[in-house]
Amino acid sequence: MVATPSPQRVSELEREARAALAASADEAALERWRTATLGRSGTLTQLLRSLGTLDATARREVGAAANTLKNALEAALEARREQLRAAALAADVHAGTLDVTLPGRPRRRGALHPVTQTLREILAAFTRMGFDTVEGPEVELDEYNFERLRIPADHPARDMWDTFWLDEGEGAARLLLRTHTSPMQIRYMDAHQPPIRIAVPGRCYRYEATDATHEWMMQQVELLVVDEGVSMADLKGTLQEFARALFGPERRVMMRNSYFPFVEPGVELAVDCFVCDGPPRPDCSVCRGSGWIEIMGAGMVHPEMIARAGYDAQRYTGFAAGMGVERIAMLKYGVDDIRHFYANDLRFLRQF
Ligand code: 2U9
Repeated sequence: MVATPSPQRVSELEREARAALAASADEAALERWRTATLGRSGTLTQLLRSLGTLDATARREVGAAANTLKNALEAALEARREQLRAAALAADVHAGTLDVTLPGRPRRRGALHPVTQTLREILAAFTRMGFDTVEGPEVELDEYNFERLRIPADHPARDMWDTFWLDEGEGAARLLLRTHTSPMQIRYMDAHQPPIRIAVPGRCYRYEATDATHEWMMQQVELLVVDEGVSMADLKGTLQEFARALFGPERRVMMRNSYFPFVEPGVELAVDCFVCDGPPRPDCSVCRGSGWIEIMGAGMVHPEMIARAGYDAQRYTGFAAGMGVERIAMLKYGVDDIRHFYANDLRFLRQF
């Protein structure tokens, strides 16, 4: 039977609890004390529960005192715990089992993966030029990865992308691992009206043998700009600005013709060799004496794709570009084999 709650009973309980707490000398004793006092059937909890038997005035008075005591006892428990911890530490130091003069163990700081660092640098450069960043699915439909990019089934251009097919769907509904991020530009055009200015980063997959410059997974950043009056000059100016942001303010860029089914004309963009940084050296391992380093492909968006997105192809033109992030990272950091990036060798990764 619990005693009738009263101010005297609260004081009595406080005295008992504080004495028991002071006598608790380790963590297990503290836990026993907590259960016996503040636990579900602890003495104070029971007292609080039996307040209902009092009349309103007495209940208010005893209730306030009991709640104050509850807070005080919780604080006292924490204080006692801290006191015991400090005492244990002092005892260790005194007994010599803890050598406080030993140097601390350094914590190794992590860092972003070099490809991630490069990706962020690339996106920052385009963000400064007003591009939005958008991402899309890595598992794609044939429709978006090929058909809508003017690469129909059986077209020889399909050979340019060795594809990981997933075992579902047929024709345009067939599923695959995207071979480039371009399908996301199509999805974006379907959902938006010009003006469009986007950068699309992401992982892409190609079913090919790996060597020093090819991996079965690579990260790309592609661009898409569509607006009235967009020309090759905009393409060159934007990419020149990008090359300078990544490879230094002195850089110049050069375009050569190239082919991709989704652009016309298509170009490949090269930057002057930042290793030679002057007249090309015949023995330069980066530009191989040519003075130029290819960094990406680009071109004017084929008008057929502008029209298929539902835009007026007489009114709107656009440019697009695509680059491999690993390739840019290799050039920036002087890495000679793309496979280093994904071999998970910490001796390599810790250098960045
Ligand atoms: C739409 C319209 C046009 C994307 C483009 C390239 C040129 C290109 C490769 C370079 C090396 C990819 O990493 S890489 O293998 N890409 O050269 N990509 S134009 O053109 C598009 C995309 C989507 C709607």
